[in-house]
Amino acid sequence: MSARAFKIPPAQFVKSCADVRQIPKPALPEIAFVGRSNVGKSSLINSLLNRKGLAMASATPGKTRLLNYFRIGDQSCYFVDLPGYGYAKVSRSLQEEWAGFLEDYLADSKNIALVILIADVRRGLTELDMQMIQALNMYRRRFLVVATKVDKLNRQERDKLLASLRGPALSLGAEAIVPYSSTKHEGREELWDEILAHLN
Ligand SMILES: Nc1nc2c(ncn2[C@@H]2O[C@H](COP(=O)(O)OP(=O)(O)O)[C@@H](O)[C@H]2O)c(=O)[nH]1
Ligand SMILES: [Mg+2]
Repeated sequence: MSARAFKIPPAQFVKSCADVRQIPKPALPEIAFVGRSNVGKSSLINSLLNRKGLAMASATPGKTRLLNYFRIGDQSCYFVDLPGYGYAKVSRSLQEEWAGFLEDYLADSKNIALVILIADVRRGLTELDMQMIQALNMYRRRFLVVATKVDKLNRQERDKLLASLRGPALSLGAEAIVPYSSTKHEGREELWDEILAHLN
């Protein structure tokens, strides 16, 4: 599909689930969004859907452990907003419990078409991102990395950081690295192309 012909589909929040047994019906392919807490996950989902307040920034970061399902278009797929990991102010044991929760979803969901791992371009892949990538590989999930907040860098810094992210991410199994800015919607068409390619 050419980017010019593409129209951003309508989307609606469906439900929050405490585990995969509660996922909405009908079962549809799922595009799952993961990343460190505060990395820009909600902003990315809002930008992709051109909707300002659809995926809410949580009022109590690090405290909600839910799978948030959004239905995209005319029954074509769900976007699943997963809890952000690595929130500094929760205990180590709670952080581990979360990692377990995320891993259960990655292990058990029958419908994941693609996982989108969001990283801050300025920070690259963190230790926790690497653990996530290990889990993605273990459960044979197809994933790509979105390097977000590129608007915060000048062209030179941005090219340099993207180049240093690209090698490791591809060698760890990422199918693509997509530079993104949720404030400027930069990268939106490219990311939609990737999403649509994985739904077909
Ligand atoms: N400049 C800029 N700021 C961003 C971008 N994406 C997110 N932010 C900001 O980063 C903060 C965290 O974003 P949020 O989407 O709530 O992160 P989440 O916790 O991962 O869902 C907010 O202050 C956003 O406005 C981006 O692409 N560019
Ligand atoms: Mg959020």
